[in-house]
Amino acid sequence: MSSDVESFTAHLQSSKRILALLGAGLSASSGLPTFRGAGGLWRSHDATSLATPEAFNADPVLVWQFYSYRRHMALKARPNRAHLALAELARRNPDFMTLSQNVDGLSQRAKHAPEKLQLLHGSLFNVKCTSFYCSYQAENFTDPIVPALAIPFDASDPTTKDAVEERREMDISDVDIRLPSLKITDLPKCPECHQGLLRPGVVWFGESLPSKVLNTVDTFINDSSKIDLILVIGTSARVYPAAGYVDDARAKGARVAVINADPEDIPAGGLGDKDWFFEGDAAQIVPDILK
Ligand code: BV8
Ligand code: ZN
Repeated sequence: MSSDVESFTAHLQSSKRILALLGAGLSASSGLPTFRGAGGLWRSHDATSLATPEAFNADPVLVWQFYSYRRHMALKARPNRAHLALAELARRNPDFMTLSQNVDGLSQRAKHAPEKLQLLHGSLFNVKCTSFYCSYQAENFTDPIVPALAIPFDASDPTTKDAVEERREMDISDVDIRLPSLKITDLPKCPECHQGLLRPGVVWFGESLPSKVLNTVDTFINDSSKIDLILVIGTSARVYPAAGYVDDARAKGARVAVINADPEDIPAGGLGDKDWFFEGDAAQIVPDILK
């Protein structure tokens, strides 16, 4: 495994078919917390425990507050130089595809060609109706999506990390936070059937990825020609089937280049002599190695 930029750029220049698998670390420098890092907490909830249909069914108010907070943070954030560099690579390279696990919309705002950007886990800015008989879904960038979800994003905001830490020091539980007590009737309602509660258009744990996305990715990977390179950027590569694409690409001849702040976070299956590991901030490294 090497961290030699020269050999990487030489291989990049000669690569025809390239994949990029993106994770939360790509957006860390844009100020968005990752799932597993210290920022992976929201109030005192582990983000992954809220990203499930069960959590939404049990407490749609809490889950909508979580998503309203992330929508607000993502809208306040700006794409960083790595998002822009990947969009440029997509422009330059006809046979390139980005597989993004991120739902923050930053690759789209970096003008990444949409036909080369597969959103494996959906988007914070899609909503869909939960009513069985209704197929309503739409893009929605309204922030807050309904007035009741305007979480106080100022110093009094009980969701900030400092507020969480302060409460922890003072041993105050989340239950004691005096947030406006919302009712389900305050949550976003479907404008089509006027019945169903809207939900965030993301893929929750235990839900299948959109079949259109799965088919597009499978077609790219199972094409007859080999894959020359897969970039694995800012992801702990633990969530499947997304993480499985690294091995799929390897099986088609791809060399692997990991960009990660944590030298321990290497995809299952490890890295071989012909692969690269670049340690550090994706927002710094990616523009440098892709230029
Ligand atoms: C499914 C949207 C099946 C919501 C997310 C095998 C096959 C299939 C499924 C499974 C399987 N094994 C287990 C499963 C179940 C599950 C799963 O994978 N569980 C894990 C925990 C083991 N998978 C599923 O449930 C998937 N569904 O396959 O369904 C099925 C089939 C038929 C019928 C029904 C069901 C669906 C998974 C999608 C879940 N949704 N997101 C939301 O965002 O709220 S996942 C979410 O977590 C993200 O999208 C992302 O994928 C994941 C977080 O991972 P990362 O992005 O990597 O973030 P993380 O914090 O972990 O890591 C950040 C990394 O960045 C770190 O390495 C860090 O070091 C690095 N970093 C930090 N800062 C920087 C940096 N690097 C560079 N620069 C920096 N500055
Ligand atoms: Zn509806």
